[in-house]
Amino acid sequence: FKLIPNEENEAATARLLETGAKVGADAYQFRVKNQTPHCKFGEQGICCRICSMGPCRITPKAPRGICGCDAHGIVGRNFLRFVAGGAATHSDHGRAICETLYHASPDGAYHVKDPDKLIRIAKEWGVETEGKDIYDLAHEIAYLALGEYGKVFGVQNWLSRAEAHTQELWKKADIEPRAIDREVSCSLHMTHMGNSSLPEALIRQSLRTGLADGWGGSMAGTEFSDVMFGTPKPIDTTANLGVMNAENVNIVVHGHDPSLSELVCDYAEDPEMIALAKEQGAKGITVSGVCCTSNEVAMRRGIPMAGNFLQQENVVLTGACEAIVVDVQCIFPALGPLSKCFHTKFITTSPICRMPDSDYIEFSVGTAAEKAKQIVKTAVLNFKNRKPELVHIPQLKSKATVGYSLEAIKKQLDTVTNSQVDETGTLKPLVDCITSGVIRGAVAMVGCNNPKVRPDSAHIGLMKKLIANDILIVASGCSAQAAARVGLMDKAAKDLCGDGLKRVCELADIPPVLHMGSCVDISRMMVLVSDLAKDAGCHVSQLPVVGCAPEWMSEKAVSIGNYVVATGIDTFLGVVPQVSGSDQVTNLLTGGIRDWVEAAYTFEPDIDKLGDEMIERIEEKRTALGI
Ligand code: NFS
Ligand code: SF4
Repeated sequence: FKLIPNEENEAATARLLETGAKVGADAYQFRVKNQTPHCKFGEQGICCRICSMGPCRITPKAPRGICGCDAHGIVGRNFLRFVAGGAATHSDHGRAICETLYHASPDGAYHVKDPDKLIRIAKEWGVETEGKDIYDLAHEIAYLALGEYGKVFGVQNWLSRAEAHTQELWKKADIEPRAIDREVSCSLHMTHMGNSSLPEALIRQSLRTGLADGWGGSMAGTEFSDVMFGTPKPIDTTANLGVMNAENVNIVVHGHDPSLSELVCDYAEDPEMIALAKEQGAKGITVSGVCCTSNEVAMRRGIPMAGNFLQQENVVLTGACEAIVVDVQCIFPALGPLSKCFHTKFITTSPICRMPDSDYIEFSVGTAAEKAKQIVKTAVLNFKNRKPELVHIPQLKSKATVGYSLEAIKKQLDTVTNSQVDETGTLKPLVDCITSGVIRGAVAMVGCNNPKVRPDSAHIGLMKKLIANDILIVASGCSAQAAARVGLMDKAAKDLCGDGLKRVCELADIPPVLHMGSCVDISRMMVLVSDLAKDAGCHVSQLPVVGCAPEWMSEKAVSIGNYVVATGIDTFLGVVPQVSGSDQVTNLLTGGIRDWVEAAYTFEPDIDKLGDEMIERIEEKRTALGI
């Protein structure tokens, strides 16, 4: 078994850039050159522009801004604002899902596909379910979930899912998230001119705001997406640019909210649309995805994954993309001008993400069906405008098995269960494998790719190293897509594992890298580790488990990092956050916060070292547990 080597992916990109050159297209590779070297003040986080006495920059000669704020205050405030941006973004996505659920109806565009999950959540939240119509219950729970964003008193409902000790730590550290919107607002308030400049207070609020995301908004996004679109189960699919089909109408869905992509997929399967595509001279319709929306529809429907974040321009450069349909987040504004170099329709759909040079087809719950149909039709009718001389789809494609929700993982593990464990649907078989050392531990590989790192090389390099060392990987977001693209989610990739992990993959019939979904689905990982700690009878921070975002770029990624760390999991970043201008803030993040949450960050741009340090940490945790 062989993975697709990085060089082949890079050669494919180079070939696509040649097409780009023919039509005068710009690309991120060129813009990176124009933006390098980056501003040193920005890189270190020591530029403040939150009031108009500034902007102020910290230098040895000017150690304080005009108001007197020092580097630590400025760095801390910038960091908290960064986190608040990420938490707001994930959580607003979660809110949109709750709103969609609120409007679900048996004869509408959105349904309750997993009533069991809805009932489970209702019981968790103390809502009476007996004798209730499932849609009435859905609306009641959706209303309550929306209330979590502005709840007047108390803390997030989902916190009770955490392991008891974690909950105590949160309480003691005073970082239990209250209303989601309140934590975001409070972060902006704290960082207004003339408020907090004490690093300890700013970082504490960063953790609380991160928790409002992971154990609030993101969890709502995940759970209620499952209720409406189904909880993912293992499903086979394919990944990499070769999933696009030159003979078909190609629709690429990009963004994050499955409310759009699910319906686009539905209509692309509509016989009426397929007939129309044939009339236009195509053989059919292929929907593929980019970024997290791709993860969502891959996990639930087996829709192929064209690529991740830094592949988004490539799908247009194939010359075979009839429409790239986007909702929110991680969408390059570059797609506007780029699509103009080809026949591609760049279709924006959300009032939250408006871009020049796009066709705007506003999408909302009430008009979803009609708009989804209009979008698919627009793409189909665009097939005839394709310029055949510009079409080139790199023939790279990997097999992948995806869809490992926590529920699916538990079910899959039942097949590994040996005679001592007769309970099904728990993580005890995994505990056994870890305790006996057959698996040394687990790493959550997450986050984006970033031109500051040779794209995907850190994701892939680390995953290969970890599985060879019998460390199981759970992956999400663009990291998961990096894995899928080269073949690490093919069950045959077990051959790249150490003997122990290989055996587990065979027994459980799983690939060594488990696709857990999109970035909001990192909330699944939080429940996974909490349940693992409960089943193992230890604290989360004692588990030989770490988190890693080797190529992250977005505010969302740092918000995630904060809730992962705050849940007790050491987190390893390959791109250093913009905090190096303050040793106080850096020391808090990489050490000081351990006193509050029993975990901290490691920043290490040397990817080899990053991998070694993760393995070391896992082994240290094993030694401390005496296993
Ligand atoms: Ni996550 Fe998803 Fe990808 Fe990064 Fe963007 S798509 S929410 S932020 S780039 S992993
Ligand atoms: Fe400068 Fe202080 Fe205003 Fe920031 S808040 S721009 S450091 S004067």
